Amino acid sequence: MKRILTMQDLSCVGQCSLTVALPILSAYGVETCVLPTAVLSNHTMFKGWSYLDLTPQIPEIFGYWKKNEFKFDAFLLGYLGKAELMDLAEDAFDGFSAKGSEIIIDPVFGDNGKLYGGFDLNYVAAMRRLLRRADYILPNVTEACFLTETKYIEEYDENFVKELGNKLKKLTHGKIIITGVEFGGKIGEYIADEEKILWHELLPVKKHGTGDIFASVFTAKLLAKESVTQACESAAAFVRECIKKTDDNHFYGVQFEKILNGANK
Ligand code: PXL
Repeated sequence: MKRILTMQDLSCVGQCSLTVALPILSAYGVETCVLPTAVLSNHTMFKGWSYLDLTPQIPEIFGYWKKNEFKFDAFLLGYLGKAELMDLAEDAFDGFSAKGSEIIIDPVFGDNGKLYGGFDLNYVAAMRRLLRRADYILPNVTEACFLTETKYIEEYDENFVKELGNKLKKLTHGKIIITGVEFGGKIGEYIADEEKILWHELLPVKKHGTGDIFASVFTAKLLAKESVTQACESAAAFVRECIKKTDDNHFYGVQFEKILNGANK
């Protein structure tokens, strides 16, 4: 069985970050270890939130992990919350990688042309540096724009996305997958290595937390030796199904729990 370390925040309410990564990766048969970077009362799309920064605790956690010689076959990074955590992420890669381990980074910090609450350009710069360690990166279009210092535009085309992919290649040796590419009435992922967009049906509703679900399923499928294209297809199909199964009045996330029992089928 593969063992993964997922490093992201724990939002107590909100169906995002660790509360989706842990159940989803586990359901796909991956031993899932967690490194919570912060505890939030709820995610930042609600009306206000409390934030307990766990950064000072992490060196002590690493101390015990060293003593116990823990190693991980993969790392999945999502919302970290503070630029200081990037150095600790590198310490984790340096100290706890099993042979052939892979690093998947979803540089969660924004959407719709804007940074999420609590993030600034200093965070973006730290993430830009961290990406050089990644084997796979999963930015959305907004994050790709910030990372490459490209002006975000609402209406773009395939050339714009290709250009983002080319600029991201300068930041990482990893495989680049730009998520949430949307134009012409479709949604998809741009797979930079193949210079192609993998298109899917565009649903009329947008839901929070779907990027975190996409990253979790994508990672589980990569660990199960699916290709990048297959892993994207699986992840997009899972997200689509979650959105379809979510009650209309459930506004803050998707009810992935409704389909999780079928994750291994
Ligand atoms: O889904 C990404 C995410 C994760 N964690 C927290 C968030 C968000 C997006 O807003 O607020 C705390």
